[in-house]
Amino acid sequence: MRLHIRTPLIVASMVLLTFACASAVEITVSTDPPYEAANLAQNPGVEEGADGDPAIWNLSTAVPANFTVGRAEEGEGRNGTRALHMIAHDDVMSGYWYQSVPVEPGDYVFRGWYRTTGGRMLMYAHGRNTEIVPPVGVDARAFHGSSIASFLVPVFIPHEALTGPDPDTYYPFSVLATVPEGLEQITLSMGMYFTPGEAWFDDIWFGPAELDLTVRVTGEGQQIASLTVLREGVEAPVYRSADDPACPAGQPLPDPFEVTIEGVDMRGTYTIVAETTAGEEHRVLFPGEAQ
Ligand SMILES: [Ca+2]
Repeated sequence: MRLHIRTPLIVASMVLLTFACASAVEITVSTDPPYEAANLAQNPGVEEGADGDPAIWNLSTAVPANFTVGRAEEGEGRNGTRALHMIAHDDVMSGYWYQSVPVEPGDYVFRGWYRTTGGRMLMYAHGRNTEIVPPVGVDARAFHGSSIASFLVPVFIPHEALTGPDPDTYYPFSVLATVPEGLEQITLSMGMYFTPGEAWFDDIWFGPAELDLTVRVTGEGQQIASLTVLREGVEAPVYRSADDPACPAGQPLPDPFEVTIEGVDMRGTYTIVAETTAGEEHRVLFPGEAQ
């Protein structure tokens, strides 16, 4: 009986899918190595662990009584997932969620997302080796306290000068960390300092500062006129097919069309725009919504 009911539904949905594919421009974005595989942070989306005890992540503070911490309930993280959660009850001390990762000399990017009801937040990648002469270390910091547009710039912004962030919105942070010779481990910390408040952290990424980005676009029945890669907050495009000698002027792009952009700055958020010859725009984000 059930089969009889379900069969027509399955056929109907397959037909719909076929129609959708017939006119869908498809843009795929990949990096080498793949973005997720390049992430040295463990349990980056905080989906592993128990409610009061997220796997891998630990709390660092001199006054534990000032903080209520745990793994946020499903739905409180980005895209309805879980996240690191922290309540600072008073302004007496700082507290940070942290984990340590192995590193080699070179440039890394520490990035992720947070939301907050208010308060001063610091996200930093830090490490020190005092067993060698001279001692070496890194301390790369991103201070945040509000919802202004320049979050991708790792500079100090006086909290008092800003309006409060939207407590329901996740905001990105990112910071460049240059690891010197002699430093084999770095600690990723995210927390609140000397202000009461509540904060959530999610989708943490720590990996190479630059990756090669490959964009592939297919028209699936439509012709692609142009492909553009834009970095949020930066006016000049990272890539434009119109400037690419490999793309014949005044003609649609080959289908499929694929381009690799070398050394893309992983501090950035990118929008890939494919425009069809009919003037339709198709966009995807990198990193993607769930990254
Ligand atoms: Ca999550």
